[in-house]
Amino acid sequence: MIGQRAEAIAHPNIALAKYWGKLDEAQNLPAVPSLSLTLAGMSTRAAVQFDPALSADAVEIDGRPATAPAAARVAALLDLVWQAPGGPGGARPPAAVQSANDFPTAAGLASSASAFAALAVAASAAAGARWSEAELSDLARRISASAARSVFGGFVELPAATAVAPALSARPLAGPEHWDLRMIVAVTTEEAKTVGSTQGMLRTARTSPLYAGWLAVAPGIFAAVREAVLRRDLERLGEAAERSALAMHATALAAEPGLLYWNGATVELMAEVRRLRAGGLAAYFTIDAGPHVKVLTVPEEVDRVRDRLAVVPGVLRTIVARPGAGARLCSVAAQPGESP
Ligand code: 2P0
Repeated sequence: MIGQRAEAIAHPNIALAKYWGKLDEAQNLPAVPSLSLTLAGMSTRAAVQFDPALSADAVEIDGRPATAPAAARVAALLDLVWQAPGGPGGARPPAAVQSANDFPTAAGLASSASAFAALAVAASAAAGARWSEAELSDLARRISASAARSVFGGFVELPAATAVAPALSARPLAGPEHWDLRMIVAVTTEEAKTVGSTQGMLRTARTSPLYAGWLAVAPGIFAAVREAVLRRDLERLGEAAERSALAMHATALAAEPGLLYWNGATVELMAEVRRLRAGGLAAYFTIDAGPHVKVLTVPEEVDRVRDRLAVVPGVLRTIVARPGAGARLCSVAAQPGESP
């Protein structure tokens, strides 16, 4: 079976209740529960083939050789897949890996979430392992916690770790058909962020005097987001999602040195979203570890909200996304000459 090339697809997700902070760094266990919406329309495709004839891993991202840190993260996932119970075990052969996004990585959408979800599915199929979605989510979580959520479609929750446990998976709360919302991404820069999420949350935990407060409020905000999703109550969902994003950023801003992920357009967009609401439109913002603003709205109001966001000074473009499906295998092809 080893030697087959497996290809998988996955979509980015945006957290409505944010993950920020780790209970355990080595195990990559989140300290707070999070809840996200997986988005359709944008995808990562990942292909993996284990090949003993290679002298080393050959990792390509968007058609170019991966940087050393990116290749190391991919290798860490391949090692996990190989060594996990139900995997082949023993020494892992080198692998050829190709990963490509059909959306710009600087679009402010968590490309590591879709990439590692797609890679977990592709690598496990290439290794001949048969794991449940929960097991695949747990594997992806060990490399990038938000990737655990992209294994599933629609509204997805990732619980907080309560102890340094051997496994922690995301789980689907409601499928993409549960609620036909729209997420508008207002892109405010083409530049990559200066401090990545992992470094940012570690710095926050080590130095922010507000981190204890974040840990105290995050579970309640998560519960409010969860309840509002189940009831399809957009006002309660939106207000809780804004609270989550603002509390996360307040905590990060108070780190030393302070983590300022926003630019001027970010602030203008938040103010514009509040004005749109005051004017009777359904619009609620969330912001990740970058300056882009994501706005939750309903299909009937998406054009009006988008038109207003698009003219905010500093907005480069907008992308509209709807709820999407989870990660899935596209193809598994045996090597020529190999018995199926
Ligand atoms: C989230 N973020 O819930 C939060 C909100 C960014 C802001 O999860 O360290 O790549 O690899 O587990 O999942 C982005 O960080 O971090 C993230 P690691 P990850 O979507």
